[in-house]
Amino acid sequence: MEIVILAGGMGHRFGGIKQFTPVGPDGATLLEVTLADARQAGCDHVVIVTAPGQQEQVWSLFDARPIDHYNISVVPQRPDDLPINIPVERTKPWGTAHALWAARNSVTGPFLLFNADDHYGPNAPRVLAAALEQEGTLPAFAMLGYPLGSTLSKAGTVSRAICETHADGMLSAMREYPVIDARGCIAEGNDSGLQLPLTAPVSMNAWAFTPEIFPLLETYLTKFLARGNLEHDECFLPAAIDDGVRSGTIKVKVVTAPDRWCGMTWPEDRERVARRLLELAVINQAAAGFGLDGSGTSPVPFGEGLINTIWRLDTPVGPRLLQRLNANVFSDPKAIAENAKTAATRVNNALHRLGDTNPRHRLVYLDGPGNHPWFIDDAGGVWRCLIQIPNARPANPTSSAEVRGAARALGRFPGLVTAGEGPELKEVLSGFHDTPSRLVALLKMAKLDPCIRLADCRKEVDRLCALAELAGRLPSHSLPTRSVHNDAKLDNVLVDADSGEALCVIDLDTTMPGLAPHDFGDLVRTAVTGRPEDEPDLELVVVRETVFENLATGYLSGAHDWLTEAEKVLLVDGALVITYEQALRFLADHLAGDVYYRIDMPRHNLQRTRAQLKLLEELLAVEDNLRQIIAAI
Ligand code: GN1
Ligand code: MG
Repeated sequence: MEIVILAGGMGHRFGGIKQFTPVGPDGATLLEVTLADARQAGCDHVVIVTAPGQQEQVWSLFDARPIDHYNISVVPQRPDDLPINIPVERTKPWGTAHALWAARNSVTGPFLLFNADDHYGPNAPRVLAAALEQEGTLPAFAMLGYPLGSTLSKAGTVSRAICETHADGMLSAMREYPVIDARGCIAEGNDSGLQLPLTAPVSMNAWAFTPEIFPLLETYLTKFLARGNLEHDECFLPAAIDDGVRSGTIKVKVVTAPDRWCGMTWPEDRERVARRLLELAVINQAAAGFGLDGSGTSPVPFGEGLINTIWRLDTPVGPRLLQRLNANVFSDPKAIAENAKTAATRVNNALHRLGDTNPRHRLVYLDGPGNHPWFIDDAGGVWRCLIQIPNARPANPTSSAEVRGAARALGRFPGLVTAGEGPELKEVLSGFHDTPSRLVALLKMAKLDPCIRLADCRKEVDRLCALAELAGRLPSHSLPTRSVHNDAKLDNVLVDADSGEALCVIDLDTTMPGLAPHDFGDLVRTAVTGRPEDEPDLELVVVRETVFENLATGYLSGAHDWLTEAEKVLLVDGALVITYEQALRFLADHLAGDVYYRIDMPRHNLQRTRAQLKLLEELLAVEDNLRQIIAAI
């Protein structure tokens, strides 16, 4: 595999030649970082397309820091190198379609194409190369699609080519939007103010081609030169590709980008890119800390957790999950890691005693240096490492069998933690489900209103105040303390990816002394609607009583050997309290400026609050029915 890198930019907005700026922790340029990543896709020949005056500078880069395993070609993008003679003298480059065409005599086989001033992530070359399959008769290429929302800039407007695809993921059109603001709205022209879809895939110029692209580019360039405004217009690669797919002469597979993109357009972007590269270096450091052999593979972002960040690493002994604990949320992350390991060991001991030796039923936290279940990186970040359970996925809320099986697993969980031997669990997060304090915290935040967001959610704050009675529904003094999970969401139960059979309860960060109805409540909150907890369409947030019955049947069967009648009659209250509490927490975080929960879009925590509040109203409306369902089991 070969790789072409476009390094001809003049960096007008950046205020310097970006492609020669050191950004990596060891002073590497993005070009060198990309080449190192592309080694994993088997690349061994790089063609660097650069401005005619910059060839020497490119060579001196490699003189200063020789790069192993590559043949290097440096090709100038000369403005007079054109497929036809034209009557214009031009010094301004002709655009990306022309830049790639300039490499035509240096490339011999399938190749990847990247920009020199963008960072596509360590998995990008490998994923792209794998997508380039030749089947059928048309030339078939591939590109990485990045969600529009992840490519916008607070520093200024950007121009993006949005991809439209057929149902099979093949490109049907690319449309260039030249002026998009930080919110993803068109910022100029007739459609000014129009919101573009933030999840739509856009091209950041990461492609996999075969040399069949060159005659196509030549034809397109010839057409362009025949009709363009030859003083100023540029001939862009997305336009050439759009022309090819629309006329049915090529096929392009749009592949979801495996990593985040970050690029350098404005001077302030340099800092962000440098931070990202440092982060990747730190992940590698953590992998080494747990003794993992990560050579020949790169960490892949993993999971949907709102608090910690997880990467999957494929090692010769199987996939491992590396998790960086969120220091804003956990003031003592080592205690969290220690406690979770204790909980897992207790469960695994109990399973062993029951004669269950299936490794897929076990959560295994690995030890780092000093036999501690954590590793501390140079920046002070606390990490832990788990064995990934093979062929498993979170339980699906729309399957009644999976819902019942997952509920049974969560009902059984406190019994297993208690039965297994080992040190006692600690209350690692104090007041975690202290609902009255959560209400007080919300009211304090509403009073402070540090981000001036209250006006927009006063209705929700008022409603939660009016429902304050719910905060006192679970009288902790009259209920036994159990070793509960405390984050008993449906997706914290993994099931077999094929059969849907429950395998293992995961995410033991909050497993500590607490109340059984809280766990049942979280299960109901996350499963009873069949919709995600941030469902934007509130009409869909409804209580499905048959699902509730499945949840209750499953949970009670799992908990039959330890749950008392006093706990059983408060299960419905648990559902109300936890849903109420989660609304309080999401709203407090929205008002605080999204400091606790990870958000994927502006006002995400408000959207989550609204979905929780709607669910709460629905639960209150059928509270008596739910009590009858429990009583009848
Ligand atoms: C948090 O990180 P994650 O998604 O597993 C949170 C739970 C919330 C949940 C809401 C330590 O868990 O309490 O219920 O998000 N965990 C912590 O989805 O605060
Ligand atoms: Mg959790």
